[in-house]
Amino acid sequence: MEKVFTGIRKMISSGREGESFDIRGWIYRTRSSGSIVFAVMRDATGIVQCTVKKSEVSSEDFEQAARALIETSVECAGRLKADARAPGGYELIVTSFRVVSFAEPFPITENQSEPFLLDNRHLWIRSREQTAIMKIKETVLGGAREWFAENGFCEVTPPILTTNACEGGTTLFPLKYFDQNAYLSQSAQMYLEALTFSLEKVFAVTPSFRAEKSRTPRHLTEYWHLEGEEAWVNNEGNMLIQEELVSHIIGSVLRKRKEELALLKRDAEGLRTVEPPFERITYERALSLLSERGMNIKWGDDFGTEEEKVLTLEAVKPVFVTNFPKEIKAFYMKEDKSDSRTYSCADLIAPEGFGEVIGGSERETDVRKMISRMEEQSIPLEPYRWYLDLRKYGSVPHSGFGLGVERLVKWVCKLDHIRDAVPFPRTPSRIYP
Ligand code: NSS
Repeated sequence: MEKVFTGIRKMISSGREGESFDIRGWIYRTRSSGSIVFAVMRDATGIVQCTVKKSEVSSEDFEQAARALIETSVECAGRLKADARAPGGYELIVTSFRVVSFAEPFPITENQSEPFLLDNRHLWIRSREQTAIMKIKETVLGGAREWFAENGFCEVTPPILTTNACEGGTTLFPLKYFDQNAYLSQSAQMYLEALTFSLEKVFAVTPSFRAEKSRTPRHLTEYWHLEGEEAWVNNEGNMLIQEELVSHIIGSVLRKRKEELALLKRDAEGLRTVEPPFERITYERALSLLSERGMNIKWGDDFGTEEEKVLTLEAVKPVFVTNFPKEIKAFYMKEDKSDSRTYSCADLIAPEGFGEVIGGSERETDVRKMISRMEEQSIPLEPYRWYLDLRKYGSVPHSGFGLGVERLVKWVCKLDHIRDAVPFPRTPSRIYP
């Protein structure tokens, strides 16, 4: 009969002392003292101490257990036994220990340099911290999909190969598309706008690419972008959607990922307060707050990490900054009705210095205004002919936003560097492994 393997977490939480279980996984830690081997095993669900006693297993099994180094893959059987000192409160008294594949000495040990760990990322991602982060990211994406589905959004699949620069020419990755010039997508926004004319409320999760040379702890050259676009919605409605979505995501993580947050030593108190409404301040108000707090920044300057940090110094929840000056935002945004120096737009700034996690806006619907703005900025019209068409056939007010998934994960997990929010980070100096 096929053996049935039980997940480690399920085995431990069953609490069925004395019962026999088959488990499989990798050796996480091991030590031996003559006639006994303590091998802590991990699988995708948890860890458990496996105690291999010479007297309880065949001599061949014992010899294998004594010889197996960390990361050796193993199938073993044993009886569950309560032990207050063991992680999770139980150990497995092993009755059979079969090595699937012996591991060579594992290159990753304590206190290794960052470049070494990044070169060995394919092995480092097995660590419990990295595993916890990836599980939290899964819950972030799952929570987002859940919220979108409950609120009538349709998930769509825009292209990644494109001829449009959505966010300006300076951060494009060009590529040869047979005999044409094309780019990797910076944002699905324009395609999502096209899809709102039939589906009304859409969202997409896609990789986005930015050829940003800046080496900062919050920039990747390839990141995951969660974007929503909504017909019949203005900038205020757009912010309502974002604050509900973000609160739902954080709520999911708090409910489903307690263990992972604890493993990362993430104090979740602040996250618990994340519920709508989020504070909204205009860019202009932000400038005066910054100057009151001793920062020298003038109209038309964009905010950097320091400014965003100072702005959210007293905040526990994220803060929307609205009405940015036109000169620092993209041409597709709608001019604000009450302040024509600015657009109807908002960036969402995470607290605790984590900075911008969302950029969003109402979109310009007047084709003439858009064209004259593009001409002013020397943006060629030809690649955007289809985008401009959208304004000619039954245009409606619409808004949308883009959330940087790794930026959000960085905040939720309180990571020092964004590269730890993605298993194989792409930065200006790294595309291996
Ligand atoms: O450039 S954005 O501010 N806005 C857009 O791309 C819009 N076209 C989105 C939309 O309205 N559909 O980028 C959006 C978010 C930004 O707030 C960050 O959270 C994230 O994308 N972002 C990044 N994350 C990681 N690394 C880099 N380089 C990066 N650039 C933006």
